[in-house]
Amino acid sequence: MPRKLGRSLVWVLAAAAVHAVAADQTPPTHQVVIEAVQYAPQLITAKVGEVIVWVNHDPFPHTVTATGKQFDSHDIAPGGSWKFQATKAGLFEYSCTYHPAMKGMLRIE
Ligand SMILES: [Cu+2]
Repeated sequence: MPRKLGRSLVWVLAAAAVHAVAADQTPPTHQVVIEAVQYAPQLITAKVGEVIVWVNHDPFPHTVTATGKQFDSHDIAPGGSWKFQATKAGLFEYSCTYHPAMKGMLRIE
């Protein structure tokens, strides 16, 4: 193979490798459905860097508010959702400010 062509081929392969890594960088996402004034599932386990999405299927707003105030979605409108990217390991209890009986747990490993 002529030397110049060989070098171009290396560049093409390198570019493809960079692209593959970039595509893999979307963090895994976990979903919690809010329905009938409940979080389902109630306990979710994720790793630091992963994303958790709460989707509100009720016809009224809810919140996802950590008991220790580490995170707070504020109002999640009916049909709306809220995303949270975990940055710290720990066990986080949360509830809804409108419905204190709604309880959920987020375990970040
Ligand atoms: Cu609520």
